[in-house]
Amino acid sequence: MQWFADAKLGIFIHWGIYSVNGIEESWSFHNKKISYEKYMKQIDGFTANFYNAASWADLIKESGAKYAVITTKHHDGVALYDTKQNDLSLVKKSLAKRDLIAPFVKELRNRNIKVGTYFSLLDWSNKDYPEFLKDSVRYKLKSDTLRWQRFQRFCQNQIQEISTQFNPDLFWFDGDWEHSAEEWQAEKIRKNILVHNPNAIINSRLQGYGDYETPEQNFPVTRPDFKYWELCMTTNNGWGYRFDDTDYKSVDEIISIFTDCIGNGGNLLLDIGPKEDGTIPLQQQNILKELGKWIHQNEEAIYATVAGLPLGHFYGASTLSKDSSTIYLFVSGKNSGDIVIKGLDAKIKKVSVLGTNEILKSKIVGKISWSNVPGLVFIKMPENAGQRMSVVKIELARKLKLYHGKGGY
Ligand code: FHN
Repeated sequence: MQWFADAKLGIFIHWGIYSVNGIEESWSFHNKKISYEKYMKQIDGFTANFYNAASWADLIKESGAKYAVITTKHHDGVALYDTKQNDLSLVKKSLAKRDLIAPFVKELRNRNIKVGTYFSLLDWSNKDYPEFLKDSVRYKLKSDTLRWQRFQRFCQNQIQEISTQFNPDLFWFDGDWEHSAEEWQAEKIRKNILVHNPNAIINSRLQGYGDYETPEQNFPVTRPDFKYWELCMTTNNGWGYRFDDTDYKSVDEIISIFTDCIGNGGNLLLDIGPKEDGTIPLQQQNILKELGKWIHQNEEAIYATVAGLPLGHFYGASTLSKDSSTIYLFVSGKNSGDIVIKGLDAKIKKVSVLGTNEILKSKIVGKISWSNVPGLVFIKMPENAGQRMSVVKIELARKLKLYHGKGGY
């Protein structure tokens, strides 16, 4: 898990037949917004004509991400790789006529970017899968266990194909909510993955047999008490390409969310949705490039750091060096004037702004001679605080010690 904890940023990719009309992935037919037949007809419009796995991998590298997670099969059951378990794949049924996962995996590996494969356990297209539309099931699992076992073999064979063909560093399961760990044979799925690759890590969506938590779109307010966790989030409102969704988060908003994640000890898995032809919407390209520029300038405060000051010590996100002798404060770009740290019980050696040669002044305020409660640390921010978030580096004379008390007399 160490590479995952140090990585901080991953890029999520939702690509599939839903990218043709730019509608909601799988849910649009499941929730009966469109007929299943009409939804599946999109397969005829999927071309991947301009798909260039190398340029995708370059963009991911430029974003500062250390891993990428791509959909190998969403809930609609359409595989993006050459599955032998059925003929429902873009290789066999679409104009793309090629495996779309293998070239991407190769390009990621060439750039030392860790490979994650998204796989939906549920498969609303498979005739042996009980659930189908929001208000209809094909059969009750308990009434036809042989049919469910047939689906289980299909599902586990596809997972095995992904293991052997791509040897992913990370399995990102989804869709586990419709059945129990026992019904999914989750323990067996985990075991088979680790037999093939003992270093593979698995997300939480395997009914309790995963390695890290995956809050989605909902930002934690209190620090999650999971050892490892990752917030997955869209750049606009859709996971896959949406023709009508221009409601993008700004780069500054994404930087703020990203620093909040890493300050609380988690990762951000930021999603993009390429079009059916393999082109990535310009707004998403711009977000990844601008995010990457900011990360590159401040990487010392990002990769291989750990969660920062607990709530109450600093009104913002922060991270710590692993030896806790350095604090990194994330300060909104619009901020000028003082920032304050409370309860810092350690001598400050130097305060600077990352990516610049600015040295900042700090002042201890309110330290009482007869009390061991530390004073407040006021740091004057430069007037010309840049457009993007700044990172204030505080080098301490020794390991960090914090006063958590309620004051006293
Ligand atoms: O149902 C899916 C959804 O389509 C999307 O893939 C997200 C991404 O994490 N996961 C599920 C919803 O939790």
